[in-house]
Amino acid sequence: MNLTQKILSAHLLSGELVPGEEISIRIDQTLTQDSTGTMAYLQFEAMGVERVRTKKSVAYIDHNTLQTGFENADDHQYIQSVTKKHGVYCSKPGNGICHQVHLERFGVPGMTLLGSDSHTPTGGGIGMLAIGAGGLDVAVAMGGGAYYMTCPRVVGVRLTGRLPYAVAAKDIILEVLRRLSVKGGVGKVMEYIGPGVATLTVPERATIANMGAELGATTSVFPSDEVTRAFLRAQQREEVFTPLQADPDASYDEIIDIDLSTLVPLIAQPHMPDNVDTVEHVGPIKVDQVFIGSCTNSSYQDMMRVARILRGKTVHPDVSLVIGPGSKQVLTMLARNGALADMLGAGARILESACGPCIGMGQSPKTGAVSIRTNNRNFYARSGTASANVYLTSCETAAVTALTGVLTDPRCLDIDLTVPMPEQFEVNDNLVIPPVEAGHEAEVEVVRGPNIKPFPLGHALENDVFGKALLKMEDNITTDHIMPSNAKLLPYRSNVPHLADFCLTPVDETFPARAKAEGGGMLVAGSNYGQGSSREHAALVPLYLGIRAVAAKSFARIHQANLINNGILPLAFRSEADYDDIDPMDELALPGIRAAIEDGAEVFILRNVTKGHDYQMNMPLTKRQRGMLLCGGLLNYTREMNR
Ligand code: MIC
Ligand code: SF4
Repeated sequence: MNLTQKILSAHLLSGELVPGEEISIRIDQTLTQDSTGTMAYLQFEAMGVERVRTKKSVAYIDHNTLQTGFENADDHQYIQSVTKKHGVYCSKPGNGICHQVHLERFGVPGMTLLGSDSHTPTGGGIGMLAIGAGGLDVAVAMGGGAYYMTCPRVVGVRLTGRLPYAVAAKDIILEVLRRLSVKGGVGKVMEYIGPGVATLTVPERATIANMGAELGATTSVFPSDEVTRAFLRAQQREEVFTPLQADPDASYDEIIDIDLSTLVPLIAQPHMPDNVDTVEHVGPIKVDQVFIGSCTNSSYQDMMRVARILRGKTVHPDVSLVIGPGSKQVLTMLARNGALADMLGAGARILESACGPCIGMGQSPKTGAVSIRTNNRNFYARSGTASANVYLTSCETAAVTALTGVLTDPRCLDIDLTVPMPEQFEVNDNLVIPPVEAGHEAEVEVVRGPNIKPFPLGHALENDVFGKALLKMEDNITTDHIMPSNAKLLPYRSNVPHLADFCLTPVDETFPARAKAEGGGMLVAGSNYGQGSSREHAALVPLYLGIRAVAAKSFARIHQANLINNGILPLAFRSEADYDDIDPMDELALPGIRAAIEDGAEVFILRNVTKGHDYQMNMPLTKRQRGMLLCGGLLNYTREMNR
């Protein structure tokens, strides 16, 4: 067996490990963050479970930390109180980015982790099977329910050789993205194998597993070996170590070979993480802003390399350099060993350990700016400045570029960039608030601020569904298009009615008003619809606006699950010509859809009433998914099943 199969089979609750089949697995750990977590805990409360049934559940507060009004702080208080009551550990603001902290302090090789954030696969860096999902799926897992997924194909990414000077783990994952594209990983787990793996540290592996999310992959996983053991020992957690790797004769559905010694510094250009070229080829473009941080690149070793590049130098006068160390652990260690002083001395602006600029929470660049960033997504408008051009690189490229003011290949440096892993990380979990002991739940009062509004619930599916094609979209529409998130909107993640006025506005500003005027309708999209974030709001808000179905060429994994979980029909065109045939505002219908789903149909008719044409649409559904769509979503379905 390969490692993915080993972990899946050890957790398998139903189904067979055949790619494409529905399986369900037991979830050992969950994580939530605040921007998806508020909704996830509201949903958990609606399920009526007193105490979480996982081995460990952690709630992180790391996204909405810009407190420009009462909303974020109110949500923080809600999360801190609701988690305390129901058996969840709460990592307070300032403790760091969920994925970085989870890797440092809680992750366990061989365990399953389900997180309400698409970059949960970061845990694959220490041999976890770590999967991103919508908040509702995570709420169900917290309650002890199984996680249902499509059994993935397993791609062996065989690494050989060793990275050359100033070429980083980020360049490895950018190379994978260059080869496979943002939809190349859909339905797959990327399992890293081969002799090159042993040359990579845990944070480097975590960078690769993290950004595997941009492939659309279910997750990415590395073996758990002596490098993992040393990392866990330095975190004072060696006792959770287990050696894990694929059997010598393991088979894979596909193999990709990468010789690390042939790689060069790479860069993803606007506005997609797979728009990759070499730094050398893109050349010395003038740069306005550099951001170093995010869950992809904010480990201790990343930050130490940056400090070394900056030491004794000054940031270019035309560049604003912003650095966000990934966790309190990292920031404290930089403060103690003087590296923070090197960064400050060079003119860097230091942020608290949180997501920050990665999700447009502050530091939006100026109009038309070129911003070089170390995070994982450069989707259109995500930085908070729609006219900005965001590029993604390694920390090394970003740091040297901040000094020169133009995009610079870090191989020109002549300083030692090796940063050994510390023997001992600084361990202080005093910002992690434990829950009350079992049996004391009633003593905790859950605090709800005025920003917390009820979330929409789907209703039972009618036999015939009608609606206009309110919007026709291209390929690769991201969740940042569907439900934009920035400093102005993130505070409203528990307020769906407010968010509704911004739904799909990066595609068409008039969409929310039109959806309201028409009393809802349908959406038409190209391939890979809904890639990116796990935010359930990209389904909840359309649901609130009356969207009944999305007809697309194909869907991204998490978003498709979120649509079904909320009772919205995800239909896939069987013929591209049918997509071409639809014009915006055509009257569409799904005649007899309820009966067809009840009958177990896999192909459905989408009628274009305006044109008088019928299109055949795919919607392969499991029994459980049929149940969810018929009841109007997972919550209704769970209630129905418990009746
Ligand atoms: C992101 O990187 O897009 C986010 C913000 O972390 C999201 C979660 C969210 O939208 O709250 C994600 O990756 O799932
Ligand atoms: Fe936070 Fe950015 Fe990572 Fe999402 S990708 S979890 S916003 S740092």
